[in-house]
Amino acid sequence: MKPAIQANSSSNALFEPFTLGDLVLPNRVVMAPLTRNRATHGTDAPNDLNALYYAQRAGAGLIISEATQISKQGQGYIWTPGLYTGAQVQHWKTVTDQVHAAHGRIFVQLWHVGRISHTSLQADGAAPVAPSAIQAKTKTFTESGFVDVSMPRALEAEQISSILADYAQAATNAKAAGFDGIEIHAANGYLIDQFLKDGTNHRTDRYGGSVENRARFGLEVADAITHVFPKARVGIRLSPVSPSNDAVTSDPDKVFGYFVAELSRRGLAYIHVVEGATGGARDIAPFNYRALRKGFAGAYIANNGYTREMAMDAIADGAADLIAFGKAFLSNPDLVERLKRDAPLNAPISETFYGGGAEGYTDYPALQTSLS
Ligand code: 8OZ
Repeated sequence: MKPAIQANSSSNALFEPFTLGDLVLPNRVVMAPLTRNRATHGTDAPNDLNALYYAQRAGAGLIISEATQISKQGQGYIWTPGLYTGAQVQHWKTVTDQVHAAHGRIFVQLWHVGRISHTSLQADGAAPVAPSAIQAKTKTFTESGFVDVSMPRALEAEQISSILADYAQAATNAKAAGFDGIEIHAANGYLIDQFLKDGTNHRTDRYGGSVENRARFGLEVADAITHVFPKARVGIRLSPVSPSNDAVTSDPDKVFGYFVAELSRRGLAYIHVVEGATGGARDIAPFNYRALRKGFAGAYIANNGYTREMAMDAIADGAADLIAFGKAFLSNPDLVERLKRDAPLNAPISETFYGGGAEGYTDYPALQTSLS
């Protein structure tokens, strides 16, 4: 029997510890991955300001880093951080050290954008890569501002192997950089999602067509990573019905049901599910999230537009193990404390989400200590 939980009580299970794999989290509030485009220009390595931003948010049960490209080819926007050069690894180590010094835990979200990129961001001005040569109807941010993403080229089988090797190297680098774990970014219309969804994957080889074939690349990524990083410290983010970045599928329950069952068999720590349209409507399309959760042996992190009350209810009734907050964490460094006390939240300022410096990044105030 579950204990009775009072609404509006600070003793709600949202604020109680949760064991994720072999890691004890002090609460069930997760900081969602948030792209902020504030890496050092030229090196795409994190810097001291990034370290301060994450350390300020160490009260999270778990921090998931902003999406971090595994290679130059995996980059789709300017000033997002990478984890493939020595300087990037070294500077991420400063970030993880500062989060740990503040008693936090941080996973890195490993990212390959696939077709959501522009030739100006690619080595030698090459075309971005994708399962199929289909241009996305979306824009990206480059040195020259917002531009249409480029026409991609379809990956050949041996090029897929080299991307898997890049994931494995990035996982090895994650260890060297002191991350507590890895989240595989398989959401929001980036490379893994492009393989999973039949709107973006028109391949006729073993990576396209059937549900099993479309899931193959993502499962190979999970295998490549768990070969070098403990599987109890590896999770994955999914957005089954989100139309983000022009990626849609005719069979979300089927393809994600199969994918998650296979990830479960592999012993991954969690699935992190964007319910509905990323950053938008939760009810955009029918999808059975309960069935997805039931089909996975590890933890379920729910995300997308959760309020304090929704989060407490979802934890209390067992719909989720952990709740990830994006915008609320961006604008409230001490979000867990505020949720606990039911204190007012700072509103996020969208003008300073992407790029820039400390303004709208590290200057959101915490509750005054005199209130404690
Ligand atoms: C906002 C801007 C650029 C990238 C995602 C990594 O949607 C992103 C992203 C979000 O997952």
